[in-house]
Amino acid sequence: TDRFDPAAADPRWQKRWEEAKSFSADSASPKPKTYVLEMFPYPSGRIHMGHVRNYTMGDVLARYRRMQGFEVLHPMGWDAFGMPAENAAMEKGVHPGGWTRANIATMRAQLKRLGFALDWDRELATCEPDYYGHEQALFLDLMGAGLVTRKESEVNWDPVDMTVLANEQVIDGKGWRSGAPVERRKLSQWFLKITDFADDLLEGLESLDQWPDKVRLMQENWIGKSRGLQFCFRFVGTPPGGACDVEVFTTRPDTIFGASFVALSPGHPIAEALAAQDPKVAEFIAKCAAGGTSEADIETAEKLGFDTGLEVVHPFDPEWRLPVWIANFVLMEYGAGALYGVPAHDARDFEFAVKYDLPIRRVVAAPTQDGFTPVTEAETEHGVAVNSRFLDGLSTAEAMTAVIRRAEEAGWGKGTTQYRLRDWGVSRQRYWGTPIPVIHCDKCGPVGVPRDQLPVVLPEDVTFDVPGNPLDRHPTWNKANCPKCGGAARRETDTLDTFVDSSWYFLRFASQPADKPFDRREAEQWLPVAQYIGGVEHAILHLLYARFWTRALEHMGKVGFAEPFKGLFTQGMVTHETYKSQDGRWLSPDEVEAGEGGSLLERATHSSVQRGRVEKMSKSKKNTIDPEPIVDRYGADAVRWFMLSDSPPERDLEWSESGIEGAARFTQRVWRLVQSVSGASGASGEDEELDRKVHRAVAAAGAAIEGLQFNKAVAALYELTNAIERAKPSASRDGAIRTLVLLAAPMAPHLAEEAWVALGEQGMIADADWPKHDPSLLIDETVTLAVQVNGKLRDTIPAARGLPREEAEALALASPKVQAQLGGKAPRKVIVVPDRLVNIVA
Ligand code: ANZ
Ligand code: ZN
Repeated sequence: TDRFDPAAADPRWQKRWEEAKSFSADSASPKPKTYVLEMFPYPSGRIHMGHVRNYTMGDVLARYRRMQGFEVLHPMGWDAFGMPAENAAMEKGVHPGGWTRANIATMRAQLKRLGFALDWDRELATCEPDYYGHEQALFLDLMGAGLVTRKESEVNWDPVDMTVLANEQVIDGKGWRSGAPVERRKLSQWFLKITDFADDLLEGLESLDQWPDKVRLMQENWIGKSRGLQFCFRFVGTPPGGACDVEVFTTRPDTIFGASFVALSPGHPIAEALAAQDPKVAEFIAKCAAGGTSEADIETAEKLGFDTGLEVVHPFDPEWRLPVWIANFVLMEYGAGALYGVPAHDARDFEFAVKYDLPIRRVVAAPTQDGFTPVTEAETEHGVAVNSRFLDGLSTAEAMTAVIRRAEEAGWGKGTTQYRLRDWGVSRQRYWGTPIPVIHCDKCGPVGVPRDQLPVVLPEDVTFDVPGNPLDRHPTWNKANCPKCGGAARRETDTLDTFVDSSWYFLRFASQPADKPFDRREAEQWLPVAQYIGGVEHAILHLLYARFWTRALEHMGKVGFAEPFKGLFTQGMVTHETYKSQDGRWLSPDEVEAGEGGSLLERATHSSVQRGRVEKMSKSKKNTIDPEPIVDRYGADAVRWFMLSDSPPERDLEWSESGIEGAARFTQRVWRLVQSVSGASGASGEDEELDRKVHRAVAAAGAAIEGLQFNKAVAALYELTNAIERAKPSASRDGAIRTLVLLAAPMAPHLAEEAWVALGEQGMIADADWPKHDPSLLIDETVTLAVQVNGKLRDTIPAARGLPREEAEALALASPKVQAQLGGKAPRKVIVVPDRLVNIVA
């Protein structure tokens, strides 16, 4: 046929690969093994372009590694628990399980149409008991290792719906359904002790040299190690509760002479003791509880303070007194739950001091400033101490050391390290998640579910007609007997954060025994993951939790490595223009048509349309392109090719009609070349120039895929295609076409299989080897040697690049022009600069 027909070819080859189990990974294979993994999708409904881009990149690498002779593990599964399924249940009355499984079926079929080289036998969904049951076993392991704790922690409480809300359900401080202002409430919850590994997780980052620096930096900041001083202020008199002093943590001890107040967290024991005596304090603390619990909510909340009337003494001056406030921006869980405020050099303290009219005193000066320069905004940069008595003139670093030394000598404080990282709260008051395998007994406290009773399976018969967690109101499921004393007890109704599900799925992909989460020996055949690919939105939490989980397993002797992902690549987003109607509605690309003179019109109303910015495809801006109709129209290979071709993979890729059309045209160009094979019976070597280009394309495409620079691999193929199109029929040209097909195989696999047959090759190209290149043929160019006699240019001679010195010298001396200059005499000296110059001293 004269055209490549993806509609026929795609399903045919997908079926052949499936029947032949071409991409099943054999743990017992003697070949070297490699593990290529893309972040598994949340089954939201349909595959989107971001998935297509992500999985195409992983697929190219996986197929390339196979061609190189690796046994490749390239699996796919579903991150299937989470809120959207419950929202769908509440809004549409469908069961979260039914909704999720239907989405998985749809998306699986969509992925299969793209021809990814996946081992579908290893498919898993985290919402099935044969996955989450093993997760419950791992949770019990962590409990046994002392890595699980239970403590009070704040949740978002919707006072109208009377339910706990996830952070995503708090919108501008209000409940997403009720619209009521959200309150913070304390609840006993489960935590994983990730802080035990804070330093390890930080140090481990240094070994991750195949991770983007930016991601390592984000993790570092999240762990947030800060060194500082922990010390006590003495109270003037004895405050209620009998505390004699208040402990604070500071990272800027050099600013101690700029302190103008001490602030306690509303949850601080001294604040609580005051509240017990004074209703005004209690009222203030209640007011501080308004608003969501997320960091952003706390950060942006208006600063609130309450002057307790108490005073403390400055550590360096017994006459100097500082007022003690309660302030909403002081977190109970960080440092000592109290701080001293330095308005001149801290933004929050500045805002607070302005609002409550507290002194603002400069104690750090930049080179252009002195102690008298007025402070108009918080200056957080380091500088030189001023207005600071014995510290004056010291640099910030010197002053910090000096204060810490004095505090330690005098015994009122000590240098310490704090981490921003908090323990990982894994309790969710939701239905659609892994049940936490614990039973609460009034006598024995919380007790782990015995292992022979795992999995603790979610009940199917639940209702979503009222807000809250259906597990709480289930008539029977939450009743259990205490595994210790046998008495009547309650089943834990919290489920695990879905980040737990994604913290170990890569191990389950590698090894899937029925009776345990994974088999260590088999898992270690594959792990650590050689190349992990996903969105940068997971740069912090998912990766940090997976790293923690792997370390915890190592700590418990269950795996022999600490880092799960050796290589990490974060791909850019797929973007598209946005469109807005005259009355400000977002319009989808389908709703827009071309008007006159490059203008745009709304299809339905024919009124003009405003072109908006190019943005990440998102439902809210309606600028998404559904991949499925595109695959229908252009075929899988054109879509894959376009995903790889236009931008470097770490950058954003703008979807365009012309781009996908160009990709489709390229598949036809390759196909035409395949049809044009002459069957010439000459030897290769007939067209040396083309042979060289082939070898260079092999080297370039391989290096590019290896370095995940897919757009460069695509460029190398374009170049080779152009060269072949220009070449005359010859055996060299036939060989070049065969190689082109092999090089295209990882990127356009259906086309490549079809072409392989057309070329008369045996077997599938999926099982073929990546072509070898001859390094000597990579060096093609001839260089021009400048030949000088006594420093004067006398001749230029073409020569092969890399010519050895002696040969260059011989070549130069053979030149008639040089001979004429030398007049028959031997040269005194010859200087050769390889590939550039031969200078002859006569
Ligand atoms: C005095 C000071 C002066 C501070 C100054 C900063 C700048 P990082 O760097 O993130 O570790 N702080 C201490 N405990 C706190 C708490 N429980 N809640 C909120 N803030 C708290 O932050 C450490 C700084 O955050 C500490 O250093 C303290 O303010 C504040 F020019 O002390 B600083
Ligand atoms: Zn009991």
